[in-house]
Amino acid sequence: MSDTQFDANCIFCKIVKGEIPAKKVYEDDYAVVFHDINPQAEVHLLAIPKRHIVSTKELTDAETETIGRVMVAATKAALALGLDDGWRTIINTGRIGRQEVMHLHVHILGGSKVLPAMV
Ligand code: D5M
Repeated sequence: MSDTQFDANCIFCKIVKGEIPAKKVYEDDYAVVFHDINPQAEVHLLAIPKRHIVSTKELTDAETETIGRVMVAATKAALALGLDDGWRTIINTGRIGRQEVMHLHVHILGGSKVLPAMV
């Protein structure tokens, strides 16, 4: 990928480039899936586009394929880790959504126990 598709100060871009370590579960030309450093469930993964997209707020028609690929990568990683009975996906967007890392990411939460209800 060209450098114009990365943000030099973004921690998740550094993971994509291999500049900082991550426990990667899946990778293809469009997406990377790795373990969250601060797991909130037995299994907690993050699926990200390789290209730097800040959040879902920045999505346009041009990102349709990339986002589709990120969701498929999330599914491949979840199934590779044996989450056959399902999982929860969460995307936080912006301040109100409590997004802390400004590189779009899909949380994948699962394990052997049914997750708590959200509402
Ligand atoms: O969630 C951002 C998530 O990113 C949060 O669950 C911690 C995780 N995180 C932050 N830095 C790292 C590294 N270096 N590796 C793995 N996981 C990381 P948000 O939706 O933005 O609140």
